[in-house]
Amino acid sequence: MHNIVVLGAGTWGIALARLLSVSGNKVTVWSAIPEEIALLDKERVHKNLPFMVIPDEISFQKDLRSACLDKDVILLAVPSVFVRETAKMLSEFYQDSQLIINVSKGIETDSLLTMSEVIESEIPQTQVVALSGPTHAEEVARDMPTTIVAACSDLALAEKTQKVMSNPVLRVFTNTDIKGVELCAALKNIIALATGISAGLGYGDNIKAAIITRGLAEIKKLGEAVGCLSETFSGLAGMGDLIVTATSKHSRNNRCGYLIGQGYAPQDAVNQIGMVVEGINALPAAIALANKYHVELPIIRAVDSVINHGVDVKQAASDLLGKEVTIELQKPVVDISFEMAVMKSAARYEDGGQSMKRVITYGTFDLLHYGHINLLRRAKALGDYLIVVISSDEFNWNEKHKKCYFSYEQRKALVEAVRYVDLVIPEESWDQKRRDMHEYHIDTFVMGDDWKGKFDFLKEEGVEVVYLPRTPEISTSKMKKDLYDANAVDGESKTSHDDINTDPTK
Ligand code: C2G
Repeated sequence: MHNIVVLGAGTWGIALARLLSVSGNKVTVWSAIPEEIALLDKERVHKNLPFMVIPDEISFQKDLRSACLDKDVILLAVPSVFVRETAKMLSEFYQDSQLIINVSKGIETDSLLTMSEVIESEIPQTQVVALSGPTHAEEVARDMPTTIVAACSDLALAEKTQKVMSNPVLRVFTNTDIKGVELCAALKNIIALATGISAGLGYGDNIKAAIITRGLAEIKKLGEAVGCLSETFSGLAGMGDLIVTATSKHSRNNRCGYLIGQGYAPQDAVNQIGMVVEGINALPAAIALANKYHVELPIIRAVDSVINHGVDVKQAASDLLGKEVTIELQKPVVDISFEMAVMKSAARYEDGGQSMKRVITYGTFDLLHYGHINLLRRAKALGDYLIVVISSDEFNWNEKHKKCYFSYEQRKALVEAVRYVDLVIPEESWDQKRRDMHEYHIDTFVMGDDWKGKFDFLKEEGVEVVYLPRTPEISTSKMKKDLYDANAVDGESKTSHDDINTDPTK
């Protein structure tokens, strides 16, 4: 049994408060609107959930400090635009052991921070768990079976939340890709606006399915650019939540879009809905992220043009439908030898043999030397297939502030010639490692021990992390220095090709 306070008395906050209460927890509800709190306490029913009785065991509190005192779980369920101010107030008396769970869906417009990042910027000593998924409050309030994701880069906190929230009708899954979960949570509301607009314009299910499919592809493309895990987008917080939001009458984003498609001005549509439409709040940040990461988001941009730039909804729809069609899916050309090796390994596995063990390592590998070769040889010895991820020229310059002697292509050619190496791919960001572990089905991640401890987080992706002793006496920078010094010392007596004696008889 936990002592829980729910901050925010909206539809979702109240539905969760009831679920937690009937699960046997002691629940208090607070909101920033005293009249709302007084009415809920007296009436024991929420205007958006008229069929649901609020249990007498739930207490209502108008004062935030009193509401949060002695609670072990704080669940934030305030509209995204109020998350920062609520977290700021909370920071004055937050106690370190308290678990903060956030269900608000959105991205802060100016900072482009997700909701958990906003809360952590106000309460740096905490690590927030995001709770998100295909969860209509109206169905949860009726105890209809529901699934949801508890996401946190600290798996232990996600699992703790899983225990707090799980009950016979709410099945909680964990995910360590909190950024991906929160991006889905915010952006799927925009796609729901789009499916509503499409229905309001009189289009049918074919286009609805296309908007959902292409909309998810847009969110995934942006998420991958930001460094999220691809798999998150086909999970409950991604595809699951998008389906339920974009197709359900319960969805206020979908209903708001429908009114806009019918000809309502955006603000009139929002007023008609009478509740917060988070898809509209998420638009400015979505466009800013698309611009920052140079990701094309045609559907999201079309919705933005209607909502924020006065473009006629019919015009926007025909522009979108008139856009040049492109290839839908292009499997990244990994490398035929890798594909062949994976197939052979799969065949061996089916014959009861050992499956291929795949090893990966990262580096610059400039002026390739025997220290690198020692590392590659030992890395390959840990498995059957070695992938070497070589820093691109841009990554080296922008992130490592290294200027290489050889270009990426030259370094790639050199490393590919090493007999221990099976595949070379580019390293373009610090964040790509998590994704690489899944995309290349890695068993073991290897680095020299000058990186010891820096990549332990990859164990969360299910890979073994191994740090091998460096070859102490050699390094690229030492080679450059020795060559420079040697050049300086021998400057005067420097020999040129003409002076070199090539006649063995002399
Ligand atoms: N190495 C080694 N012995 C040396 C020199 C390097 O074992 N005498 C190892 C390093 O520990 C590293 C690999 O060889 O595991 C590549 O070294 P660098 O090219 O210096 O790679 P680095 O700049 O450390 O980049 O995301 C990880 C980075 O890309 C690693």
